[in-house]
Amino acid sequence: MNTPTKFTGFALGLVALFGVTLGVGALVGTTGSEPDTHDATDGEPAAKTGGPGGLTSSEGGYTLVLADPITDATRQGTLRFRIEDSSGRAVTHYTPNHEKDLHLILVRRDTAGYQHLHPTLGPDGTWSTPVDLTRAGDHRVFADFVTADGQPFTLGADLRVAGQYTPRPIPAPNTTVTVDGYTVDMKGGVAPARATDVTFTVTRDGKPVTDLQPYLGAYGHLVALRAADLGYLHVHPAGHPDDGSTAAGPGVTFAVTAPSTGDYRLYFEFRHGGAVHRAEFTVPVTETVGEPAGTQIAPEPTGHGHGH
Ligand SMILES: [Cu+2]
Repeated sequence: MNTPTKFTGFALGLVALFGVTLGVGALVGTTGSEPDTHDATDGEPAAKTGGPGGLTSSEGGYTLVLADPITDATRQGTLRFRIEDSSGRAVTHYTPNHEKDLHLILVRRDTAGYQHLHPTLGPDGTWSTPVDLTRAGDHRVFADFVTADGQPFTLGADLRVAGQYTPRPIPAPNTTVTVDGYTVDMKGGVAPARATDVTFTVTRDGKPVTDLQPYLGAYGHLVALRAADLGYLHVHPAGHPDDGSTAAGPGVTFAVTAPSTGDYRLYFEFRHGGAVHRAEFTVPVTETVGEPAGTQIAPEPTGHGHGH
């Protein structure tokens, strides 16, 4: 499915788009890549290594512990877990990031059944949230949080849901999704080991949606997972609703850094009409995407727009 033909189209789309995203790209370079422990809405804290997150349950003295790592399939399940510190105590203080102390992502190992949840923290440090565990099979649970002293983590642990499991192949690469009456077009390339801009444009009945509602401090939220191992990518939103320059649609731009080549699943969420909608994409990343002269590097007049 990674045919050169598809990538030619991908690159051409990027050239057409670049005039629109250039200004935003510069913004990402100055605000989205710096650690920020004070302003919860101003981008993600910087990744420590640039590698994917979520591949380990324990890092830097913090451990994600699921209360029930094996469970029965049920539509109305409850997921309970703790973040423990190096002495085994449950962490009860965090730094809000994207308006929440902790973001929980749940997805089956085959990338189906994505859920983005905001659990409630109990006084003893146990997080809990209702969860749809209709799908049997091994799932990955990601806890995305910032510690009280400002360190960002994405820890991952396996949740095994009993029952008959028929894995779904990774969906074919796509750049357009129709969901809840909206059409979302994705433009931009994802390249290995460096940040590139990806823009999602939302239309409804053929008309651009220009009144997107803020969701988690931005006009959209994006999680990207490497399909082979569910490595969790660091994604930086470009701008936020209060900065005076970011439009409420139809386009929402993110800086995405893929740690390697391979197929990735992108889960773009946006809020409109009081509800959160999600568009899912499969993006193949190769060494050559965005690399040929004239596609991504050349249009940067200053040559340092994506320097992190
Ligand atoms: Cu969240």
